[in-house]
Amino acid sequence: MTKTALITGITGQDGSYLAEFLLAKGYEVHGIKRRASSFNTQRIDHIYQDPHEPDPKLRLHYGDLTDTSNLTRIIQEVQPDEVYNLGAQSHVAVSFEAPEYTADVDAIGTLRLLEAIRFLGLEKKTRFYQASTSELYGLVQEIPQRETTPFHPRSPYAVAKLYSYWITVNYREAYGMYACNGILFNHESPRRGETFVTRKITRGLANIAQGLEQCLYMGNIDSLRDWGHAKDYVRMQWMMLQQDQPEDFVIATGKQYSVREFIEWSAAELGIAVEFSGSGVDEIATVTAIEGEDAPALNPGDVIMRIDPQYFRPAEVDTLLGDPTKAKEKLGWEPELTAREMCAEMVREDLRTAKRHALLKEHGYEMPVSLENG
Ligand code: NDP
Ligand code: GDR
Repeated sequence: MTKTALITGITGQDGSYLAEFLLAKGYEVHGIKRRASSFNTQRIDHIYQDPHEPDPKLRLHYGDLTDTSNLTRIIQEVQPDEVYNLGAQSHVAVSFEAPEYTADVDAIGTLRLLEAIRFLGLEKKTRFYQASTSELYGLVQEIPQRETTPFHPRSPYAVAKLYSYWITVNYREAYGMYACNGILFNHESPRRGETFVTRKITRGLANIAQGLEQCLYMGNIDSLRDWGHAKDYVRMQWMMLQQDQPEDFVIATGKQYSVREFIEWSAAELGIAVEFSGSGVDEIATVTAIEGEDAPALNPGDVIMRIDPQYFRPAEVDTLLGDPTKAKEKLGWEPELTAREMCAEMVREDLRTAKRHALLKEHGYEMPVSLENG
């Protein structure tokens, strides 16, 4: 029998990979997209199915995690076997600027979905996945972090996600719902939002190499993260809902690198060797050598990275390192891609775009490079 899944956040990085994954498994996939004044479905346009065709396997519904009646109606219509709650205001730095909205979407949004499932009498039919996060560990109490490590959230985003973590556990315990948390460490891809650190670096350096931007302005580059590939992580989201019993799992690679290392890797993929000098807000990265033809706009001695304190956070999560032993032992999950391979893929994709823009510029058709940062 065809299974039906509902994905909140289908237009985001994970939502797009998960939708592809579930369609390939034969699911009927429903997604909630937000009304926006410009197109926001770029990540899923390649799997879009014309609703005028008979029996489309992907259907989109307008909605918002702040809108209870809308969510309830969609769940009633779709009668999903599985709900993946991936929708969120997912940027940690932005959550300090918009804490109340972040709480409404990232905390109460989860409650709205769980209540809708219960209210509609679907608590024995519908399985629920909550996109929990390594940000819950915040000020880390144990290295590496596992399912039993105590939480200490450090941002309005993480505090909102803490509520969602516990309300998911609570609905499992109180109502016997199949509801579980994936505690996912950072995962990236060429579809990563442009203002998260990895994509900011790969896109920024590709643009600089092609002469479209001058310099990358960064925050805390000492920060350490356990980075995986989003494709590997959405596979685990599905696996978690296929078990006999609902449980929470940490998903991570078990390896940790600094933002500074990620800058070095990305530059190396473009044939650029860099040297870091200075310290604190005066630290810079200077080009020392260039190989190949991907960075025609650069010369040795050019400064391609500076620190801008506006990207420091009021409270930082300095270090995250996950222990995925439970996922490996119970679910047989192994990440297929390393952080370095993922970085190479991201640089390749961003370089392709930058080269297209540079070519247009050369012929007098300049495309504006978005100044949106983060
Ligand atoms: P993205 O930011 O790429 O995607 C977020 C999605 O949520 C987008 O589709 C966005 O819509 C949607 N959204 C935002 N606000 C609302 C709202 N009010 N109502 C409905 N939908 C909304 O995030 P990722 O794909 O990277 O992450 C998916 C989930 O996993 C998020 O919940 C995130 O917090 C969590 N997570 C992510 C990790 C990571 O490293 N990527 C790690 C751990 C957890 P639109 O496209 O219109 O903006
Ligand atoms: P994070 O991801 O906060 O871990 O949350 P992000 O990529 O934004 O930051 C990672 C680390 O890099 C440091 N950093 C910068 N970050 C950004 N965005 N821009 C900069 O210029 C910059 N310079 C240094 C940050 O301070 C931080 O330490 C992501 C999101 O996907 C969350 O939704 C998810 O829950 C967690 O990962 C796990």
